[in-house]
Amino acid sequence: MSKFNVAVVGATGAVGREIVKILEERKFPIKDLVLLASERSAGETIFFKKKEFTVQEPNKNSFENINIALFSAGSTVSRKFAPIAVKTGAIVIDNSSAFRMDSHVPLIVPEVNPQSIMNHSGIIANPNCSTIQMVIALKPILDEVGINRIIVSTYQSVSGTGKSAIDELTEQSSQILNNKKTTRKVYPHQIAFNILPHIDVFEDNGYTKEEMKLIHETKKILGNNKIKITATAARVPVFYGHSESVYIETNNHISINKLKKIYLKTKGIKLVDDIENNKYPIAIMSEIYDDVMVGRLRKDLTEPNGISMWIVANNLRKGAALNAVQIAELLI
Ligand code: 25A
Ligand code: L14
Repeated sequence: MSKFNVAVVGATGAVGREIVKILEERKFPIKDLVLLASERSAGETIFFKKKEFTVQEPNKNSFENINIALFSAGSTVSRKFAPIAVKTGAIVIDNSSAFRMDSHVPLIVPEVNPQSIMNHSGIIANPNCSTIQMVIALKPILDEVGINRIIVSTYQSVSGTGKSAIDELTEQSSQILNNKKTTRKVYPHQIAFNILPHIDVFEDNGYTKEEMKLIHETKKILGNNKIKITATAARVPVFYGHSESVYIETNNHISINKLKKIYLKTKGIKLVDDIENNKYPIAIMSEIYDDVMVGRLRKDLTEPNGISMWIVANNLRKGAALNAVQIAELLI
């Protein structure tokens, strides 16, 4: 099998570190690995297959001889360096929100729309973490009976914001438990022992950008512009794993039993739904399982085609790093 030269941009971040781990776990065929991050981290070393790699600051020559560049350093860095990487011949898999809605950029979840990857022109986008886990859970239903409406509320962990937010939740929790005044840098309010209905910036329509990403990206990935979607995204004081309450209305009827049977044989999904034994997906399980976990499946009591469910996944892995590496696997 041929091997590839791979660059990771944002290698020292919460997502970037996970990318490096997953490339090793999944034995991605790597010839050379180049790790890039801001000047803050340049010179730091990261282990890959027991070898030390030194982190460098990216410049316009960083992508020479690179075949695949995995970006996870935020939109500004992607806008600046992704076009340079593409120009020098690399294919970019971008974790930021910079290019996701561009018409010539495929937005890929390998379990859902692998065929869309064919139409790339150098950049392939990795969707938002909350979108990825939702479309994986909804795709089998869409294929079976169609979906005309989605109402989603998210309960998102702080690791989505990066390491600084993980530190903020740790510090504030300790401050509160020690009767000290809380300090904050990352979020506009105290996050420890609190819930904030605010992720990313507010748009003119009163929704947050995170909520609008869920709406737009879901339609693009599912290739369906007619689905009615509304979203509320909230930040909860959880370190890892995003949870979602999702209510859908299907076009045709499907029983909960039939749906469970479909989920049991769907790759990438783990059905965790045994309420008699208190079994349902919970955020901390996402530190163990890579599959998207689905449970609390139940019929709506008023709408014949309404179904509610609870969906949990690891936002740093399936929601970001793992999905990106799976896109790279699909590509090669
Ligand atoms: O713009 P977006 O798309 O909305 O994305 C916003 C952020 O979301 C994360 C990612 O943060 C990004 O910055 N992210 C990206 N995709 C994601 C996804 N799918 C995602 N989150 C969830 N799901 P991150 O913390 O995970 O990673 C940031 C990485 O980018 C590197 N970086 C920053 N500027 C760069 C750059 N790399 C190259 N060139 C640049 N100009 C960044 O490196 C990190 O690897 P770093 O050296 O800046 O960070 C190393 C450590 O330092 C901490 N840190 C961050 N900010 C500061 C800081 N330390 C001191 N002062 C600071 N101001 C970080 O926590 C990191 O651990
Ligand atoms: O991928 O949780 O668009 O703060 C940007 C913000 C991911 C999560 C994205 C957060 C995100 C994120």
